[in-house]
Amino acid sequence: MLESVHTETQPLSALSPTDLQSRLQITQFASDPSSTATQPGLDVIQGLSKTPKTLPAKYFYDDPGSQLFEKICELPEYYPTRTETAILQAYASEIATITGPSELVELGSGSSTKTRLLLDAYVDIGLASWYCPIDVSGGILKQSAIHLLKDYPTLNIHGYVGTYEAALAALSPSQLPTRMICFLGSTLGNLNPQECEHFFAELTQALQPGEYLLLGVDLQKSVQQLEAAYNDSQGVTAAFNLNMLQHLNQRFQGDFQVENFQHQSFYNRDKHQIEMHLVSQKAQQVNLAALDLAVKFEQAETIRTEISRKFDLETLKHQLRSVSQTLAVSSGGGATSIQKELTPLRTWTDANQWFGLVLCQCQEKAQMTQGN
Ligand code: AVJ
Repeated sequence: MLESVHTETQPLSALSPTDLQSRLQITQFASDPSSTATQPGLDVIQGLSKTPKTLPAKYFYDDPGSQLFEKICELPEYYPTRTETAILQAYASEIATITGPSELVELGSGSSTKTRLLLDAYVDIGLASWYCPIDVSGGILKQSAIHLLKDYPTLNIHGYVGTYEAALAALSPSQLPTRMICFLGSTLGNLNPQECEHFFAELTQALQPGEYLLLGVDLQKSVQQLEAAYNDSQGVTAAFNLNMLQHLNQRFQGDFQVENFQHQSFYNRDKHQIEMHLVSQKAQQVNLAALDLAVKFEQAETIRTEISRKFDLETLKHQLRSVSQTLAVSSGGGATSIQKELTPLRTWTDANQWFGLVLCQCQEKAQMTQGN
């Protein structure tokens, strides 16, 4: 489904609507972030029906939640965004030189602020630019696309509003000689090791040999610094966490009373992950009418809303290699199979080693013939 973007609401006098529309295409998948696989909200039902209770982190990102996340990125305690930005500032041109003319696909594009550093690098070396942002939050995606088109007169954008899985499966072939899928901001940390492995396999499937993957990951560091980043003094992270309940209320006709829950986050040293929870302040029952779901809470019972894993670059590179080696792609009749792998080419970090970028290339591993 294609959607035209209306420019009336944007104070962008420099852009004519025709110009905008010719350079912008938005593909919108079903409006519910969990509707791709089976039934909308099934993941909510499953998460709230088990012990301990969990909710998928993607439900943070309705439009208000995405705005709160933008505020988190500017908090003094939240070092990841500005550290990753500094690394990109220093090395974007090196990345552009390695890939040459490349379409940029960004998973979880949000406000696309960091993407500008990459776009600048491609523009600086005289390359045309194509950008494919993918995000579940349509409002922010469209808004930032319009701003980018205004600032980059030669940029074309094809945005996808939906989950990564749906969008990756639906990506049009690259408009430029190669493509780089960017997964920045350590969003990878939301996936547990098993999900991570599955996701790497999906990425490898979406990439053609020669194409690139740029990963931004938060690295292991002192517990004190990590916990401060997720318990900010202004309470923005708490508001972000609690907003998930409001989002569920709206989406699934729920009656969560936000004041009956409290934000909690801590570092789990064994699993190297920050965990965010919502703690029920009393025994209570919550109903989600659209899901035909009634959930009982004991006092002090928690819902885990997010894990945010902290990585070790050597371990991650090892994992990237081993995951792709197990990915055997069988074709129609089983006659030939191309095996692809993700090869880490370069890593970059800041002076404190707080955050890391890993550039991988999808490479064809071997051409095999199978007797069938
Ligand atoms: C967007 C998943 C990378 O884990 O740091 C920020 C989300 N949660 N503060 C993170 C988040 C609480 C963020 N990621």
